Amino acid sequence: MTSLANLKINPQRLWDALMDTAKIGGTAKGGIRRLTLSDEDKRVRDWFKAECEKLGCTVTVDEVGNMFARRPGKDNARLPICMGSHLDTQPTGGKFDGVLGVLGGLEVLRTLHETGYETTSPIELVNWTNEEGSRFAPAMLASGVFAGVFTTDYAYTREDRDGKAYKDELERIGYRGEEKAGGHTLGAMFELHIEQGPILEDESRMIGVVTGVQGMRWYEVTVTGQDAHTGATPMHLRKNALLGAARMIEAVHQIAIDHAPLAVGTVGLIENRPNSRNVVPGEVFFTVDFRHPDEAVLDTMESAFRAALPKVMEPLKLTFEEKRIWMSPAVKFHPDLIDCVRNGADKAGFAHRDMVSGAGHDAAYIARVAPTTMIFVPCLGGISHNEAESTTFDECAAGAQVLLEAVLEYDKRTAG
Ligand code: HGY
Ligand code: MN
Ligand code: MN
Repeated sequence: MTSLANLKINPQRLWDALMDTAKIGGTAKGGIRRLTLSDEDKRVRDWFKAECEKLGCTVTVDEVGNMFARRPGKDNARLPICMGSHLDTQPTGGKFDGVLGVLGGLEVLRTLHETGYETTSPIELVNWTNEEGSRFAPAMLASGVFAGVFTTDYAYTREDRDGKAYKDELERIGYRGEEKAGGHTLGAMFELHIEQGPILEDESRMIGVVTGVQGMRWYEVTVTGQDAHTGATPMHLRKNALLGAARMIEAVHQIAIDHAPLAVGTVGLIENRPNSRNVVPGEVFFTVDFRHPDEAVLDTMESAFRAALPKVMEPLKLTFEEKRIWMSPAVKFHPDLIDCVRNGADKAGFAHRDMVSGAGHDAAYIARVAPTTMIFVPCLGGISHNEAESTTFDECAAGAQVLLEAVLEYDKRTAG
């Protein structure tokens, strides 16, 4: 029986899996477009299921599409130790965001399988549905249902910007499973992910020991003015919704600057209607993303945002509707799992540092229902949510090796 001491993942096999699956939804600029519940998402799900079943895992799917590949342990009455992340991407996503966590976990399963290493607890590898929240807002939707943050019906009725409903798309690709979301208890979850920021690269460290995730809030605003002729309508008689939106984009930016250095604020999605060269825009829809590690600061940012709206809109004779559609509070991860990650990084010989995640992750919600933590590896220039996202062969291998070490260390410690 192989001992814990010398298990090593296969870096080339991991890299090949990353590059091969990157072709599913691959873009001309070297990224991936694999929106949740799209045909591309179905293809990568089918591939994932087949690869896990080749290892003797049983793959189950819950009612919101979360996929669980289970490898039995010596004592299957114990709760599973999980690895998980997501296979869906941004419209112009990179090859590694989410994918590294799932395929790094697959590499761990492949290593256990080929060495015949037997864990005490069963191991589960999870593909969480709709982590990105790009097609169906909010983000981390299906891990949120699993954790009891959202109802299944709330998820089912989420619509994309074309009016397609989550439930219909889930059924269309054949991934609306039988299992009740949250219907089985996890013993722990480790999520391997790229940092999506510049800190590890800047400090030349290979591993981020992630202690938590910052707070995040999403808002939707619709500004209403009046469509009018650009040639015949004097400036003082216009109700230009795009002008109001433009001033709010500046206001959102300034609110983040006013709460520096940790606050961030972004208007990322905007729809200008009717979006015609010679029509004064009568309606604009836009989204706001505020983040900060401290909920009290997010409260003041939210108040400043809501105070700015009428100040901007009223002088321009515009009306508006605003609603907060998502609020994911700051999260702290589990100290025992954090320690296993630190231990794993030391054992594997990688420099590491503690850090809080700026990006949201499924782990932020799973931490509500099971001991959870994350492992970060660098990405070039900290660039992510970008087709140029780049993590090296060695960085991917390091992350998967530390994931293996951390999972096995936790298995050993909990086996007593
Ligand atoms: O929004 C996020 O932080 C994540 O990438 N879904
Ligand atoms: Mn991600
Ligand atoms: Mn992402």
